[in-house]
Amino acid sequence: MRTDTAAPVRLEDYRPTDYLIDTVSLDVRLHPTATRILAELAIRPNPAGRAGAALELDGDELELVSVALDGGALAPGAYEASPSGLTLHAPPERAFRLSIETRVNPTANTKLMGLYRSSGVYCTQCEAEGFRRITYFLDRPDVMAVYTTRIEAEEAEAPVLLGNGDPVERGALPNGRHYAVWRDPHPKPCYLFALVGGKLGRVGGEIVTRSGRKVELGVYVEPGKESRAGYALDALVRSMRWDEQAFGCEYDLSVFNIVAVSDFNMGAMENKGLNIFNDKYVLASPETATDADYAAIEAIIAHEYFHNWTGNRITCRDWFQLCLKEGLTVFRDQEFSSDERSRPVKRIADVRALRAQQFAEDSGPLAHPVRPSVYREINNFYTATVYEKGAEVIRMLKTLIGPEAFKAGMDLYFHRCDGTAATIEDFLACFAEASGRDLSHFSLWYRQAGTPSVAVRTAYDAEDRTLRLDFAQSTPPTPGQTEKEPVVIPIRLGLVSAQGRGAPLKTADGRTLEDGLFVLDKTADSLTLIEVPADPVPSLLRGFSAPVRLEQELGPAELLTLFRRDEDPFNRWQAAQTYAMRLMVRAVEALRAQQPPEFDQGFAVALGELLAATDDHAFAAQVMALPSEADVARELGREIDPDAVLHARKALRSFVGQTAGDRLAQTYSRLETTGPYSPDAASAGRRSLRNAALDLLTAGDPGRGIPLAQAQFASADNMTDQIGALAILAQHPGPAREEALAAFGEHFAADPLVLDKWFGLQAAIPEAATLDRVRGLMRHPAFSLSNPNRTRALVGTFAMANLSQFHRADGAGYAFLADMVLQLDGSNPQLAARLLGAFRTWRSLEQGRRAQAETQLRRVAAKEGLSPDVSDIVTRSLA
Ligand code: 0A1
Ligand code: ZN
Repeated sequence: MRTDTAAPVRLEDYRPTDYLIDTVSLDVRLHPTATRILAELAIRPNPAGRAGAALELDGDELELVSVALDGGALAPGAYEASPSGLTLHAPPERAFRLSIETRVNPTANTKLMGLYRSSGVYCTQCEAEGFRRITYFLDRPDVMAVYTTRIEAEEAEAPVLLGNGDPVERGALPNGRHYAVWRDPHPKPCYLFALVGGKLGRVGGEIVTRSGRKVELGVYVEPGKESRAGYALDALVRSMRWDEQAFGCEYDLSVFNIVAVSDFNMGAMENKGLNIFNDKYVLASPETATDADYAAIEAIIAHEYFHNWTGNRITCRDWFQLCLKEGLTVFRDQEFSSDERSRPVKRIADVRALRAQQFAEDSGPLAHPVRPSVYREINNFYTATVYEKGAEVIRMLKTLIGPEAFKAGMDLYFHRCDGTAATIEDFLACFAEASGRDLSHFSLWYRQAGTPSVAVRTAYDAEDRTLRLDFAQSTPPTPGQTEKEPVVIPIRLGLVSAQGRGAPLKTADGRTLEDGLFVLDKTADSLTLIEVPADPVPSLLRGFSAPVRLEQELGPAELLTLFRRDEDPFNRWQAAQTYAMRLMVRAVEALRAQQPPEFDQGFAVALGELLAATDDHAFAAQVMALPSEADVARELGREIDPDAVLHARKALRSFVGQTAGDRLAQTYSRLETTGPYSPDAASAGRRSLRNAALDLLTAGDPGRGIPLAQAQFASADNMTDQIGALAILAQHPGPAREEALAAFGEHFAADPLVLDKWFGLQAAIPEAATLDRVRGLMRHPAFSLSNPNRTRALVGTFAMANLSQFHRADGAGYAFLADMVLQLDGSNPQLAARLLGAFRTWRSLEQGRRAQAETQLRRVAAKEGLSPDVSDIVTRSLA
C-alpha cells in the first residue's frame, strides 16, 4: 500500500513557539487569478521559546514575491523559501518587522481553503490551517496578533469589501479600483482571519448590547436573495440577547457581519466579527426551506455567534484542544435551541443525531477520544466525537456539579482565560475550583475513546419493599486503546409504577437521592432503594444523562408502562424506540431464517393511543419516527445484512400503518393547517406530526396514502409539506413518484439549494435502480462535483443515508464511492475524505460485503499521490 501520510503530530510534543507575532498588517490586492498579499508582521522572540532558533513560517502552495526585514532586503543565504515554508536561519534576537509579499490564485483554489472564489465572490477559510495558503505565518492557534487588513479591488467586481473587526476607512482609487481598511483590536489566532469581496446584497439590523454598545448587524447574500436572509438576521439578534442572559457574554465590536457563500466545505465559520456561512444555513423562505432548515439555520447562526466568547475571546492552545471550543459551543447552541423551542424534543433530536453519528464513529476504525492525543490531518478531526460527544461531556459536568457551580465555573473561565489560548486542563480547573470537586476522574471522558455500556439488573423484594439496582460498566476497545478504565457516569433515574405516580427515591442509608442522580464511577456498583411500592419500573438514564449504551432488561409491558406514564419525556420516547427496535431486530432474525416477520399489536395500539391523546405534536412525531435502518444495524453490531434490515423496518412500518391506520388518517386530517406559514416550533411540530402520520399511513396502505400525498404535494404552500409529500411518494415506485419528481425538478431547476433536497431524496431510494439514478443525476445541468453541497446531497446521501444501496451485495455502491473519492481527491481533499468516512462501519457487515468494501478501500489506498486527508482516513479504516 502506498501512502503519503504526513508524520503524526502528538499532544505530548507541544512546546511554545520560539517567536511571537504581535501585529499583522495585511494589504490584499484582489485579482481573480493573481491576488497579491503584502503582509507586515511585528515579530519578537518568545521568552518561553528557544533563544536564537530559526524562524520557520508555514506556507501551503504559496508563491513568494519578496521578503524584507525591517525594510531591508535579506541576503540570499539568510532565508529559504518554498511553497510550503519560509525559514529565516538567524533572525534578530530582538523585535523586528518582516515584510512578505505573496501571490495566490483564488480562482484555481478548489480546495476551498485559504482565499478562494465562490460564484465570483472572494472569500477565505482559514481554520484549521488555511491562513498559510494566504501568507507565510506561524499558523497555529497559540500565536495571537492584532490584525489590520486593507482590501483593494476593482469596484465593479467587488463593491463590498469586508474584514474582521471594525471598519476604519474606505475610499476610491484611480482606474475603477477602491479599498477598505478593517481593524480588529482583539488579538486572535490566524485561523479566525477572514476577508470577503464581491457583489453582495445585504439585510441589516442593529442591536444595543446590555452595556450600551451599538452594534450594526449585516447579513450578506447573493444579490436578489435578500428576502431569504431575514430569518438568519432574526436568529442572530435572538442569539446575541440569549448569550447575554444565559452566559453573561456581550458582543465586543461595533459591527457583526455574516456572509453566505455557495461553495463551502463545512456549515459555517466563526471568523472574528465576520462569520462566513454555507448559504444553506442562511437562506430561507417558506417556499424553499423546510422547518428543519429553519431550525438548523437558527442553531448554526447561534453556534457561530457563541464562538465569539467560546473560541475567539478564549481560543485553543493547539488543535488537540479543539473540543474546548467546539464541544462547549455545541452545548451552548443546544441550550439556546432548547430555550427557543421544546427542550425535550430538542434533546430527542440531539440524541438521535449523537447515536447516528458519534456512536457509529466510536464503534469503528475511526474512533478517537474527545481530545485526541495524535493526528496526521487535523481536518479529519472535525468530528461528531469532538463536537457532539464534546457537548455531552459538558452536559454531564453540569449534571454532576449542579447548575449553580456550573455557572460559577463558566464565569471563572470567562474571567480567567479571556484573551488566552487555553487547554482542557485550564477549563476543568475553573469548574474544580468553583465546585470544590476533584474532577480528575471525570476528565477521563476527554482521553478515553469508545461508548461505555451500562448493564443494569434489578431485583425487587416485595416483603422488604426494597429495590436493588446493580450497575456494571464496560467500554469496548478502540484503535490504540485496548484497555479501558471505568468512567464517571451520571445516571438520572426514577421509578414509574403502573399507576403512573413516581415513587420517592430513598436509599438504604436514609438519604433521598438528590435530583434522582446516581453516579456510577466504578466498574460495578449497586444502589438499594427502600420503601418502594410494589411493581416499579426503573426509568434509567433520564434525559439521556450520559452518552452510554444502556442495557436494561425490560419486557413489553414494562416498556409500555414507561411509554405511557414516565414523567421524563425522553424516556417515554426511548421506551417506544426500544420497543420498536426489539421488534425490528426480531424481524431481521426471522427474515434471515427465511421466516415472515411477526409483530404483536401492543406497540401499534400504544402509538395509536398517543396520537389520539397528545397535543405535543413535535414529541409525537419523534415517537412515530421509528429507529432508522442505520440504528437497527448498529444495534445488531455485527454480520449485518442491510437488505434484511431494510425489509424488517419496512415490515414493521407497514404493520403499524395498517394497525393504526384510522388513527393516522384522523391525525392527518385533524392537523391540517390554514393561514400563512410560520416557522415557529409549535407550527413546525404540527406539520411534522401530520407528515409522519401520512408517512406511516402510506407505508401501511399505499392505496390510501399515495393519493393524499399527491394532493398535498400539489397544493402545499410551503417546502416542509411539499418535500414531506415528495419524500413519501419517493418511497413507493410507480408513476405517482416519477411525475412528482419530474414536476419538482422542473419547478426548482434554477434553485440549487432546493434541488439538493431533490437530489438527496432520489439518492436515498432503497431500490436497486438507485445507483443508476444517482449516476444519471450527476449529468443534471445543476449538478457539479466542485460544489460541496451538490456533492453531499447526491453522493453523500447515497453513501451515508441509503444503507441497503450503498452496501449493495455486489459491491457496486462501494466501487462508485471509491471512484468519487479518487476523483475528488485531486480538487477537494477535505470533501473526499469526508465521503470516504461512509466506509467507517465496513467491518460490521456480513462477510461478502465486508470483502467488497475492503477491496475498494484497498483500491483507494493504492492510488499514488493521495492527499493527506484521504490517506489518513483510508489508513485508519484499514488498520
Ligand atoms: N469552526 C467551525 C467549523 C469549521 C471547521 C473547519 C472549516 O474549514 C473548512 C470550516 C468550518 C464551526 O465549528 O462552526
Ligand atoms: Zn464550532
